[in-house]
Amino acid sequence: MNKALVTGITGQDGSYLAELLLARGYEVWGLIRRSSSFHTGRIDHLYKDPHEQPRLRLLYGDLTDGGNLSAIINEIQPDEVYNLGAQSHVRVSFDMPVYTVNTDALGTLRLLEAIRLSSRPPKFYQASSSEMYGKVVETPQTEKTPFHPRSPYGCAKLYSFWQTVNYREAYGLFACNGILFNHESPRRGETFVTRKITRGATRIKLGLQDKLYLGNLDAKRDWGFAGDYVEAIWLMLQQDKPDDYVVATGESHSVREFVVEVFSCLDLDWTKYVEIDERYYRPSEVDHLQGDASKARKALKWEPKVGFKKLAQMMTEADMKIADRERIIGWREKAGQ
Ligand code: NAP
Ligand code: F7E
Repeated sequence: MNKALVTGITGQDGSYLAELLLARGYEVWGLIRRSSSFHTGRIDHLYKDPHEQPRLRLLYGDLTDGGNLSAIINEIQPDEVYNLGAQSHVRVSFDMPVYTVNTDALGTLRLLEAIRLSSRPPKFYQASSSEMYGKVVETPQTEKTPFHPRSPYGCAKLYSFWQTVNYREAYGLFACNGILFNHESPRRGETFVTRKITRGATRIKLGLQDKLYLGNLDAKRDWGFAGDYVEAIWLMLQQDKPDDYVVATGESHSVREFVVEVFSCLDLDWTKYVEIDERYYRPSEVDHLQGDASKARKALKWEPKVGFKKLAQMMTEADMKIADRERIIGWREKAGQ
């Protein structure tokens, strides 16, 4: 049975990847951080009872602790390591640049060293990002487009990208970078713009919230569905040779277009509810991302199944159910039940 170690298993992508690996018969080991509150909500459905699902195991660890990563690699001896763990919020990386670099850049290096020094080095996947293109020099962006990161997050991811390439070239590791463009889902963190919009709009629809405050509506992103993108991630490690791949839909839409799409799904006039709050602006913005995934389409035989409208609709429907539960809880509280 193949064994995989996933960092960031409690995150959006970690949860979809864990589902995919379990469905393909893997034994999955997930690295989780110690927290004072529960944070395994996205994988609880896979981990209800260890007797029911013994192929998923969780271990405490942190990308800032190299000794712990080495011990885990040596103990588990995985066949594949997926490094999805990161401080992944671009705006937050301006507030916490040193922490972001420690986790997103040095964390990758710690993991690569643990792998290099292990007796049986596993294949390695690095969660690289379209944020590395930043101030883009060409559109669409491919594997050959030069990088120009615009945030501490983008810089940290660029460091990890090159270390992954370097460990492949210097030590012959089977190490791949997936350069993933924005991908979303009903499991997306609520402070990323798509989910913030679907949560806000559905709560407005049910009278739980009056306004939705956003930053730059003109930014354009190539948004895909996380469930599609983890398939590309897995396929990269199943190839004969390690390589780097762009994963994207090839379509780009503005934040404003996403707002319009979601509010129109709910029959609401967005201009009555959305207000601009400059606190959500970034010191330096990434204006326009649009990926060209031709290489992944050809070599991995991968293609995205969910487009922009379907994604907005899927997220809106899922958040409508959450808002409805919140409304019922609100009634019960008012009624003193
Ligand atoms: P996410 O939902 O924010 O999940 C991040 C995961 O990393 C969480 O499990 C988090 O654990 C964990 N983590 C944070 N700091 C850590 C540390 N110091 N040590 C160990 N684990 C740590 O992110 P995502 O959207 O699933 O993205 C997955 C990866 O792909 C990230 O590396 C992200 O930067 C990258 N990426 C994402 C996108 C995208 O559009 N989603 C695009 C390109 C690249 P807690 O649950 O404890 O916080
Ligand atoms: O912002 C604008 C904001 O935070 C998208 C991460 O997964 O994808 C993600 O990074 C755009 C930006 O994602 C708000 O200024 C407007 O232009 O959803 P986001 P991101 O920064 O693109 C990349 C590929 C990753 O690798 C990252 O890990 O939306 N925007 N108003 C806003 N953004 C937020 N968060 N909140 C607002 O109110």
